[in-house]
Amino acid sequence: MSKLLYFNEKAETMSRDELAALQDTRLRHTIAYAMEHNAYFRSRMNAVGLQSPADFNGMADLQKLPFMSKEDFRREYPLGMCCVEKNTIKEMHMSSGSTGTPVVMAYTENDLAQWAECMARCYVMAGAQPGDPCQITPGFGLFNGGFGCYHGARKAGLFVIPTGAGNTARQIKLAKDFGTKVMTGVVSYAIRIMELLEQDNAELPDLKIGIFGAETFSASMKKRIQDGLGIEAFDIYGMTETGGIGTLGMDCSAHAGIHPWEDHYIIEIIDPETGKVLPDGETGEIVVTALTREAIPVIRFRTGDLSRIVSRDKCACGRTHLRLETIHGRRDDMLIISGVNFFPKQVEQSLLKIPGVLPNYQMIIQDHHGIKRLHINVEAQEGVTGYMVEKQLKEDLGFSPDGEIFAPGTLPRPEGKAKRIFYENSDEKK
Ligand code: DLL
Repeated sequence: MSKLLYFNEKAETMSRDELAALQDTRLRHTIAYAMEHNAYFRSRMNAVGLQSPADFNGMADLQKLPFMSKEDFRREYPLGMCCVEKNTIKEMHMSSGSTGTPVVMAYTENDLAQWAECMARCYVMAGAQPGDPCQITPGFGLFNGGFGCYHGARKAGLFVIPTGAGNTARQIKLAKDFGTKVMTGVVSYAIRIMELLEQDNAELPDLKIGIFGAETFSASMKKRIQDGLGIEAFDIYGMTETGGIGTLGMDCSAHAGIHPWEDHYIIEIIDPETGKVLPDGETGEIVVTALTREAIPVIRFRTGDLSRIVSRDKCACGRTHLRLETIHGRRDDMLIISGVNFFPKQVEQSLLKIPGVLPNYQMIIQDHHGIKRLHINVEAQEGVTGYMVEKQLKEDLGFSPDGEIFAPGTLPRPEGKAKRIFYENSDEKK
């Protein structure tokens, strides 16, 4: 059988004109649907002068629509924004974030099929073929990671090994015994697997494809994972509010940016301060409008994630959907220390340049009477010193943090998403 290159060739490779026409039709439908089925959406649209769907001119009017944010999800908790009867909801997922009320996403049968389609496209884009053993390491629970990987893997016809989170020694045994070819997980879990393999001087020769995301993913980290596991690693994107992992695409084998599935979502990049849409190439906040979701269709949702549109040209992989640069970081994660603005990802990128530094680190932002300093705890092999960390960061970012070296395996390794930033003596964020 010839190798499958696309899960849905027609949708993934349609011309930009066809995509634009489809987005326009689907956007009109979404606005009419949301206004008809939910008072929250109706009042938001009324507030910007749309009294009825007939007042809305499709894509030409997109920028007139109000933004939504996590706050809307929290205020309308649990199902205030839901557009369907509760008894048609088939599944829910939730993200808790660090503070406050959780964000809930509900799924109808059609929403689950849409999610599975987006995820199945990602699997095939990474090179997975029907029958390939696929080990799913994100948790199966309220976090969308495990179930999203599951729904998509079923749709793509893979052999599902639903290990869920944790018990790394067992993960490795199962991967060996069943010949896992595709592994999915949060970025830091790939590292955990690598560490244990190294410790046991073992390898996973059948493993070829790693699909990782949910966390900061610097180019250096990706390279470490690829080299360490001997695989091709892919950067998968998505979030609870858009329907979960993979809904916003992944990079393809050209590794030239993330392809969000534009027949299902409209992507805009805005200036986070003014809310104005930015031209392609400029960095700003990603705003997402869902075109095919039933239970809770987000409309101009401000993701808080920063990136830029790299290109709308047809990609070397044949796909026509635009390309986003890997996520730079969250808007609220931007740090200012000694007058320098930077993102945690830049610190990661810089740290991993130092030979002997291991991909496990913590950033502690210390606030002494309003003066901020960065303290970095990082695991490294013998011979690496705190001074080397300070020097590298000074060279790359322009200021010196305090670097403290820890022996391999001594920093905490949480299950699920890694917590890397901590605040000390600070009133700003806890
Ligand atoms: O993290 C979905 C997911 C699971 C994606 C597993 C990839 C792998 P949430 O818990 O709602 O959903 O968190 C979404 O995580 O707004 C980003 O800030 C961050 N994020 C997700 N993917 C990436 C990525 C899942 N590839 C939030 N690179 C998003 C960087 C990412 N950050």
